[in-house]
Amino acid sequence: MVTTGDNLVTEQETLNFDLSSYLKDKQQLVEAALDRSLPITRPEKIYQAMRYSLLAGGKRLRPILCLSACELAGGTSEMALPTACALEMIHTMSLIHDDLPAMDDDDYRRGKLTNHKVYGEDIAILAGDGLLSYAFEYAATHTRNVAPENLINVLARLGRTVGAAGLVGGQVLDLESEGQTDISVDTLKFIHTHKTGALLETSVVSGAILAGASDEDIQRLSQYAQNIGLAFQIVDDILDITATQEELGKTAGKDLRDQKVTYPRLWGIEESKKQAQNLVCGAIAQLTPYGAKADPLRAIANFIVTRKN
Ligand code: GRG
Repeated sequence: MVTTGDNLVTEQETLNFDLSSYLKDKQQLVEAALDRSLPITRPEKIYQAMRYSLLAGGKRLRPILCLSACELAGGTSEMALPTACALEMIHTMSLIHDDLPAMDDDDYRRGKLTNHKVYGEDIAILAGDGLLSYAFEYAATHTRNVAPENLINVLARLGRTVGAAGLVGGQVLDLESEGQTDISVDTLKFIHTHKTGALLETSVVSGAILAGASDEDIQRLSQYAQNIGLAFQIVDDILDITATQEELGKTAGKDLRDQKVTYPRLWGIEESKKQAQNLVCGAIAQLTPYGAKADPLRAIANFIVTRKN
């Protein structure tokens, strides 16, 4: 996988880094914060539905990227934790809506029945809406020790990321493309940089902004995140073919069944793996100036291509 001198050095540094302990610690921090963030109150049903999906597990990749980028840029976990929770609330709401019959129509997510299967479509739509608006309220009211202009910048980026310029736009083009056989690599890239990549990029960049990072650092981290975002989606497409429902926690083989154009369909599995690995090498190259401080982000980039779910 490692092709350049630069990347060889970073790969060796990463070997000494214990990613699984790092992820476990950060996941615990995020799980506890998410649990505290959303107490059940009246009307109980909607809070239960929101908590059902928010606390259903998942890798917590977006909040961890936000915490890691904030620490890399000289900030603390505490500064980024409310935004990290907001990112997971937004991600979770996008999964709830994506699983609805009107969208991707799936019965399982994160190894459990999907939100609408448990609470009904009406409540699932509202649970998504509730999580989306609460994400902004929560980040705005719980963030401490961050310059107000940096917090406003992060909230504005979050808004752009979920809207038509981000997740919503990507999802619309994805729905329009279903069943079409002549989708170009360019269109596929547009879908995934918006539907999947935008939130991953905002996760990394938000952490850096909260810490007061320079424009140059934000630029580098943004490029790192764009690369891992696309690699993440390519791997997602591969796993849809190669992994089982138990491994994925959701229905496997769905892209083929829904006649979706995917990277493996355009390039084949081997070439898709190669492209994902090249993107990860490019991401890691952006981290060279930061030395060992960037080990978590380096290791996470490698994890993107080796993950099993
Ligand atoms: C955001 C207003 C608004 C509406 C949502 C439905 C929709 C519009 C967009 C779809 C976004 C979507 C579901 C993209 C797929 C992203 C993806 C690859 C999810 C899987 O992420 P993982 O593997 O999941 O990180 P876990 O469960 O580990 O968190």
